[in-house]
Amino acid sequence: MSQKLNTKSGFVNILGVPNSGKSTLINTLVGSKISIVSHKVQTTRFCVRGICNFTLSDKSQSQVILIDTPGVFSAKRRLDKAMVSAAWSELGHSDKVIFIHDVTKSLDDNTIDILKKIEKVKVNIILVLNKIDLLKKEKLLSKISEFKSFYNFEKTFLISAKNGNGCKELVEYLAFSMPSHPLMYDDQTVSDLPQSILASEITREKLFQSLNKELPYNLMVETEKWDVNKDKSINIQQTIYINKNSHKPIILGKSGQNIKRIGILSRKDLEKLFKTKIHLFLFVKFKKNWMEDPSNYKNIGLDYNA
Ligand SMILES: Nc1nc2c(ncn2[C@@H]2O[C@H](COP(=O)(O)OP(=O)(O)OP(=O)(O)O)[C@@H](O)[C@H]2O)c(=O)[nH]1
Ligand SMILES: [Mg+2]
Repeated sequence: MSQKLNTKSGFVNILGVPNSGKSTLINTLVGSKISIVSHKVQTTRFCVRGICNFTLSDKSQSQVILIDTPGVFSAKRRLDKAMVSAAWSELGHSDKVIFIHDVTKSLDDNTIDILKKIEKVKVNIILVLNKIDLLKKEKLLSKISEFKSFYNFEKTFLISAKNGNGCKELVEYLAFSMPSHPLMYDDQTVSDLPQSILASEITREKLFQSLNKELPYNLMVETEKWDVNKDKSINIQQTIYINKNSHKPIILGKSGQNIKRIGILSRKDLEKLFKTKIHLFLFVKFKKNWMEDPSNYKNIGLDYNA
């Protein structure tokens, strides 16, 4: 009689300062774009779960549920406070915690504060030093010893989330470390995000990547219509909400060139993700104080009163 193999499954929380590469890492480990990435800080606004299925050496299955979080920083605005609060919210329930650090950045007070705060909840911290492709080997070695002398990490990994170096070793370790538990998601599921929110995020990513200064931090994207046509193509209508009227002409660009370019970039990504033709319709609307509207927080699981 064949014996059913035991399975493992658990949660891994990824924490770090803004721009350290958390979302890039989750996308690389999951093998699909589930969380948006940009060169700007504070790109991720809410927690995103990415599901990574792995076959262990004894042929049993392990499911690692990675939680991407907004970067941690000292927040002042309501939205920023809600984002930072969301970043900490899952720590208590997770089985493992990764602290990810951009090796080109120093071990500053903010970074030390975050590590101390994590330690209060979970003493075993996995250190992931990211962006090793940007640092010379000698500098990397001194960075490693700086971190190791500061804290006794459960394990240290050197990776480039962008090109995948070191990521296989990391995922193997995580998969092996998960507790015995039935699989929580089927093997086709890569993320917990509803498709409409993922689609809004993709357009927000293009806006983050192409707009300057404070503009991206003051906008929100909502998917308002999602109609599947007979030929399986999808009509998606989205509105970009801005809280300053003066931002409208900047987003639209001269004769609408800017919004057109953003729309094309977003559509191309959406077609790759949803594997079908997409007709994307973008609108820009002024919505006074959208950051003060509780429903905009609830939709994405943020605490308005954080
Ligand atoms: N060279 C290099 N760049 C990387 C690497 N990982 C991430 N990046 C870049 O770093 C920037 C930030 O990456 P994100 O994944 O958005 O960082 P994040 O930690 O999720 O940022 P927030 O959501 O703002 O907290 C992007 O421009 C990435 O392309 C890496 O391994 N090497
Ligand atoms: Mg992010």
